[in-house]
Amino acid sequence: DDPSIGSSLQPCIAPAREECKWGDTTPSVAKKVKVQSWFQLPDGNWDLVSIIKTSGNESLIKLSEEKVLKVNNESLVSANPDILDGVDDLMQLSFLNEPSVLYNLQYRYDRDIIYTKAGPVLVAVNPLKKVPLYGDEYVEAYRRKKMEGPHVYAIADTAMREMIRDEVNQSIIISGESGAGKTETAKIAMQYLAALCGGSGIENEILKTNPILESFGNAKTSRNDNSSRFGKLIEIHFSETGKISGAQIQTFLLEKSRVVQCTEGERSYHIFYQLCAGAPSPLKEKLNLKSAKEFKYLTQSSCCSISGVDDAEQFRIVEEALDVVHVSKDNQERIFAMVAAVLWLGEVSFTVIDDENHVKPVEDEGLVNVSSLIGCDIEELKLTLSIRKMEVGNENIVQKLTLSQAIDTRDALAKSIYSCLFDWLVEQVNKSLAVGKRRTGRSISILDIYGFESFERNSFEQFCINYANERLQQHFNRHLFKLQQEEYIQDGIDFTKVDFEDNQDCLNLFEKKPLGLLSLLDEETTFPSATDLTFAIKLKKHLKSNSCFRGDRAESFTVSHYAGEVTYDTSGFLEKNRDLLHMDSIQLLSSCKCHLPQIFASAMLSQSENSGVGPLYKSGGADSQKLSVATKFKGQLFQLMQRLSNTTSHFIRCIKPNNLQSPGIYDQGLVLQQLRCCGVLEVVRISRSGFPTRMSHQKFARRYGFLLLDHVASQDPLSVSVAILHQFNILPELYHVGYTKLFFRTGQMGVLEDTRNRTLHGILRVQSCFRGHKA
Ligand code: AOV
Ligand code: MG
Repeated sequence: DDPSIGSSLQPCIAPAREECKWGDTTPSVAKKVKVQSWFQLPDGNWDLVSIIKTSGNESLIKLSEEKVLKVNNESLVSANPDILDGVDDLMQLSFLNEPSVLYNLQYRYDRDIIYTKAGPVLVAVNPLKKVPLYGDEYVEAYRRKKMEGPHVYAIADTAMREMIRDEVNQSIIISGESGAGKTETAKIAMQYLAALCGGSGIENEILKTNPILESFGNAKTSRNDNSSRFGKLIEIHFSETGKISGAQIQTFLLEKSRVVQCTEGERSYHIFYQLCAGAPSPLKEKLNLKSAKEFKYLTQSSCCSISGVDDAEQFRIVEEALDVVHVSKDNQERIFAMVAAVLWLGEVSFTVIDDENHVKPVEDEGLVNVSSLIGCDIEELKLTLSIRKMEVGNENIVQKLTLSQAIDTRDALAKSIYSCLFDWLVEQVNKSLAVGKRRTGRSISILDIYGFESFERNSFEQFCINYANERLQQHFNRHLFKLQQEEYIQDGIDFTKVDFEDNQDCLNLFEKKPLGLLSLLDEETTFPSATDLTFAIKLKKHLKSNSCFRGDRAESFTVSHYAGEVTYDTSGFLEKNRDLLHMDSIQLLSSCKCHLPQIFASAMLSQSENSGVGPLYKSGGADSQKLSVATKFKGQLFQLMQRLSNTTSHFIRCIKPNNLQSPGIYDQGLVLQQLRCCGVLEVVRISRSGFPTRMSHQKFARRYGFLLLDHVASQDPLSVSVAILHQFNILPELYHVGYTKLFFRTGQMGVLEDTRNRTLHGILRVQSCFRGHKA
């Protein structure tokens, strides 16, 4: 149903080329021009095939492995002329179809050229090995513009220059699936800026925030040995002279559940293993540390180490980084004590005390260590883990906890301590990086957020992550569309509105009040009697007419995201959205003699500041009342979008070449799916509907001018260009003549290029004949 595909097929297989109607001087050579096309093999991969013969709707083709096949013309997709192999920018391709884009990226990837432009977007294919593209020499080359190929450095450089030129804040937005290379790319951009604009030493502090945040917020998952489990925006500030003057980090929604449980083969946060392996003996004794293998929270997934990673060595790197960002030794010890406390909480076990399955914690080293590490009374701790005080009407009642309630309470405490610690740590880092007086118009923000996720089973975490990506996608769409429009207008082209897909419908599905996914979730979250099933039923009742929504099975629902359909399993949604810490636990944490109350209080405060919607905890009621996780996240995202919309954005789309985390393997299907999801093909599609191929009049005249049969009176490039277009009978609807450039519909360049090649071949043949005669 894409009309352009049909028409773009033609030049390849239809007689158009064979007829050689455009001033072709050497029909005999034309036959030698290899006519190639893409053909999809049964395994899904695309093969570059030669067309031997075409008759009617069928063609005889030769596969790359020499086999000859007769196929329907419709199964063939145009391939680009050889001169376009591995072009720097996908926009230069005459045919912007999927196999051509895939092939171009692969051509480059095979040669370790991992960066390619897709118009204004930088595509980065993860090499999964060291590639010689970075370091001082490359920084110098890009700084001095000696090198201009697509690169993260070039993006950072452009951002820097535009910031200075326009006095407008810039942003570099990095997206892609888990393991695609976002975090590494963000670091590469930071390194360039640090090399370019360093001097005061603050740039080193900024770089050192990376090992710290990765230690506390990254973990080994099945997809990535160093997977970020939080989103991050770092805003780097510059002085009037263009030097780095400071930075601010904002984090988004850390995955808390990992602290107390993780899937087989995955790990919890790196810091737990690093501390156990690398703490010097005195610290080890002080915190009563055992080896990681002996802590229950760390052994549930039967994975304690990462191949090629030395946790002890990493611990030293983190300690050193903490020194650099001025976290005092006292505070470092406090931090490690909290990390140890979480591990010891996992050791707390319970005994049943009556026949109603009520429990109390066992008074063993687990309990003792927790109470001493967090500095609370051991009896208080025992109470918190065995009873719950509640207010019913005017009465205070005490409810004994069952085994599963007690475990939930213990785990909630562990998750809470860890996530507050994380927020507090970010705050400490921010204090160290803080800029005296902030000035707008001189900052570059780098966004490294979790990419779109679609698993077999998708839960609340994917729901939030994909919602965030949906928001980001809209920013991406609108930004690119605006850029396109501006380019046409700048070149004086009256362009009828180019069609582009917006994802506003899907965003409405999430955000509409009162009948959107988020509102309905919150409503159900506050109902005492609601369950994950009643939530699913409610969604179906209210949203069934929405075109982006489908409610098929009982406890699930499906959303049509811009990147594809995802089915969410509602079990656990309400609990995770509530993220409840009971009042007893809050009181316990506030009463601790250690640093925890401060950590706890400041983390709460900063969270409510981040969300921009008032304090999180309102007093009163037996349980704390706070904003739901989803609502808080939405608030953060709105703020983020607001900030980004006041910047000039630069986009980097990271692509994972295979699911094995190993170099050298280019899985076409996987890459294609990501190109579709992350909107690269969408950019290409937007361009297809316009005039994607551009060439300046000079370049065009230089390249094709010699094909002119008649002498043109004026030699200025514009007149020559127009004369060429006329001679070749290119239909007026297929091009536009701008002030500085020519704009072509998809495929037109291929046709011209073909004629040029044939003519050149002819000329060369004639010349070599002459030479032969002379000799
Ligand atoms: P992610 O940030 O996109 O995943 P990472 O940036 O952590 O992915 O990259 C995953 C791994 O790929 C890294 O640990 C490196 O080994 C390798 N890698 C990535 N980029 C490069 C590069 N330019 N050169 C060499 N190796 C690279 V996630 O945080 O899981 O969504 O959540
Ligand atoms: Mg990451």
